[in-house]
Amino acid sequence: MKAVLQKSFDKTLFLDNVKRHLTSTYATTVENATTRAWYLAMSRALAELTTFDLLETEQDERILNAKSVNYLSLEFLIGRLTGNNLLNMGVYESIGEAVAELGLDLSDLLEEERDPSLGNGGLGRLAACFMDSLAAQEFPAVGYGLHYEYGLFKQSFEACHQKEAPDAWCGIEGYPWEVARPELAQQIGFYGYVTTETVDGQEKRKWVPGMTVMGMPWDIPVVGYKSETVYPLRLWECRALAPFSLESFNNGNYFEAQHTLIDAGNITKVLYPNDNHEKGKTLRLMQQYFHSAASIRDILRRHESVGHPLAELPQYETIQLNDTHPAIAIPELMRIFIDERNMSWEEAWEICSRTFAYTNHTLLPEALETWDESLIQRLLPRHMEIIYEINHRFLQEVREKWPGDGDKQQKLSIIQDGFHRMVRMANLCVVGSYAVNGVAALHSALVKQDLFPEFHELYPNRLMNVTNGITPRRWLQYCNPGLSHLISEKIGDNWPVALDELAQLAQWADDDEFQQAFMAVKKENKARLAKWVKTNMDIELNTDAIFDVQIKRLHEYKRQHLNMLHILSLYYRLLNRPDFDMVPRVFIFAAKAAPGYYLAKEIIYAINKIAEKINSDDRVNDKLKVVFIPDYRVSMAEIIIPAADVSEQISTAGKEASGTGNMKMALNGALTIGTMDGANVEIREEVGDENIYIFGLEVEDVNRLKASGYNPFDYYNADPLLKASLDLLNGEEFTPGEPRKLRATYESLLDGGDPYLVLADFASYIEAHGQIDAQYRDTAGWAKKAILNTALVGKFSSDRSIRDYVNHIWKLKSVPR
Ligand code: 26Q
Repeated sequence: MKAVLQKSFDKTLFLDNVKRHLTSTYATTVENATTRAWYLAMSRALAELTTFDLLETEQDERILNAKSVNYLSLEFLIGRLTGNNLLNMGVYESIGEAVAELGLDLSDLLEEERDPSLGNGGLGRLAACFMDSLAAQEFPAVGYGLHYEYGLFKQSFEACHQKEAPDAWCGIEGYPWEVARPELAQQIGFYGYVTTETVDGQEKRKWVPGMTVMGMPWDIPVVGYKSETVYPLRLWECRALAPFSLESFNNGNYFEAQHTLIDAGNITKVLYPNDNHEKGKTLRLMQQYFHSAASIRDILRRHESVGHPLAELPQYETIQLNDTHPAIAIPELMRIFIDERNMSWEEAWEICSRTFAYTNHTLLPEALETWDESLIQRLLPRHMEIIYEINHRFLQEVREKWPGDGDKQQKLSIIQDGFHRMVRMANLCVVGSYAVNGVAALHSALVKQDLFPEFHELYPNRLMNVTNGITPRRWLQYCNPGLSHLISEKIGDNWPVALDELAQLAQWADDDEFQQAFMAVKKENKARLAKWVKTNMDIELNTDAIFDVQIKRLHEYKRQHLNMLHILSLYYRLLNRPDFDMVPRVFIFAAKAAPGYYLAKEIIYAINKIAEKINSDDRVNDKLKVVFIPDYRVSMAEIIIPAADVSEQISTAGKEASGTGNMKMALNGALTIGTMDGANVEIREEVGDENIYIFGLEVEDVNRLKASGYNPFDYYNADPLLKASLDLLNGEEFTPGEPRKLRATYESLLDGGDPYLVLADFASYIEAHGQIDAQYRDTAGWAKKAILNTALVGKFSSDRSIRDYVNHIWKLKSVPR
């Protein structure tokens, strides 16, 4: 048990600590402290407790001698920590009472915390859920990421357009939950050249970097659920080496070399805001190498500090690559082994290829990372040599398997031939890893079938599936206290660590009293969200309406514009068909668009313009509201998700690898309207056909339709409701006096060829929404479905995902403290 718990929570001591931080860390007094100062002092006092446990966990002999996973990710979208950690530490209530003695309200203090938005979306949030589940189940782990100075941009709307502002998440005071570890700092090189030295009659390659920077680690505690286990999330910050090299300064070359113009402080300045789209910029590759190199060195330091030999690395450490972003870690480890530790290629490769495992998160061709060979050559000359050698030896293996088959070699090669030769990072990862996994059953099947069929033939045991999950602590217990209490009243309070136990709730799915209690909680959560919307956006929402929610990054493949067309069709029918009736609906969107993604921004603009008009149109206002909540982030999701009745998961089949928002909303009692894509397929398997609204083309249908020459005009001309909805968009209904101002979306769906088959799925989508409307009218019937969603999605706990990784890939043992 955690120190604070074990020694029973000492209120006086804790409050003294808070006051001490108030004065010594934040230079204010009890009399003058602002709410913000109190929040900072409280969080520092809590963080201090976790630092003790972090150091103890770090030095625990049993952990040092057990196998650990190193989760390498360029993104960790952790969200606010204070409230969640209070809950994990088991002191939420006592701290609430303690600060009340100071005349403070705990929820006010918690509202002061800025979200650390060190990720774009799903991939970064998954990494955060995984760290939580590793700590909860006490599987030894270190998370390695980057300490960006600016996280994902803040979003606001100006005249309905997205506007971006920098996100200085640390604030001017610094983030209270992190602690610097200067004794663990590393030096990282870039550029330069490779020489050959003869040592003991042997030729050795040696990289002489032209620029060296410092990696400073910051540890954020990952607090185990009601245990003393605390693992580090170690985030590297790039700094200039001080003092700078006087030698190069004096010889006059200092300002000459082009690369010295790159300021070390820039490398971790800002998170790249692209989601599912790669943009091959030098600085991004520098971030990736900086992250990989610092992390690899730290892993080797930990391994060797206990006296373990390098040859035994795979027995003690496994390195999970969160997508290809840290792929350069593979040649980096090879380089250290061969150039710095005098291993033979064979020895080095034997260890390396039993250490790395790789998770693929996408099939979208535009998201598969490739880097210009010439860029890698310039930035990391020795790594490029090693990549050539890995590829050379690998292609030999390919030729042995398929003699004379040039086509196979071309497909599998790590180097893509062409005018500009490119390095395919996914191929490098598959070749250099002992396990490769997709993130949902359908996705993993498509990885085998479409993305890496030749690799699958060559290495039939390498490709696997681990279906994603979400942490039930943050995504139910913390964000939905009303439902949590109701559940615990019925089945006890073990479910946060054994989510399958929720299945017991099914026995009350038909129970009138439980249904009413369940829906009363939903209503309170809708009221909480409505209050936020009223306060922050001055829009009034009817909590009897269906809250229909689509929250995720803005991307064509996720099809927010399909949702938008449905809204237009409702508006059209309300205005033009006197007999059309519908249950009142509130459509809620939240999404950030990558700043360079033109059409995504146009879709945001269109939805905002449509919302503006509809929300002030008295003719439809008792039926229809549209809200686009700005600046979607973890803390906003925590308010929206518990309030959702309907969860929109409407990507084109085959495009969304998994989705995790789908899991969060189902767990909180929302019904999914979704395609047969990603984890929707498995959610349907769990909750049953009656408790989900599946519509649209399936993967095979999509492939067939595309192959036969899809023409969106066929659908436009054949379906009057579709035509009317699209024409509304293209007229001046929402931009009076300025017709066709929203044409970008319209044109991409028609002349643009509708690459994501929005029009093809429209009719089926409208039909599914008709069913939702009909079935929501049956109050008891709907409550039953909502309850069954909560009851039957236990599979999607990230605790289960982590156990899958542990059992099938990492082979770790839990070390309970
Ligand atoms: C790559 C190179 C250069 C710049 C940026 C990037 C980049 C950054 C982020 C590429 C992709 C991402 C993010 C991808 C992502 O979030 N994928 C999502 O991962 C989730 C967790 O597995 C899945 O649930 C989603 O389906 C998937 O889209």
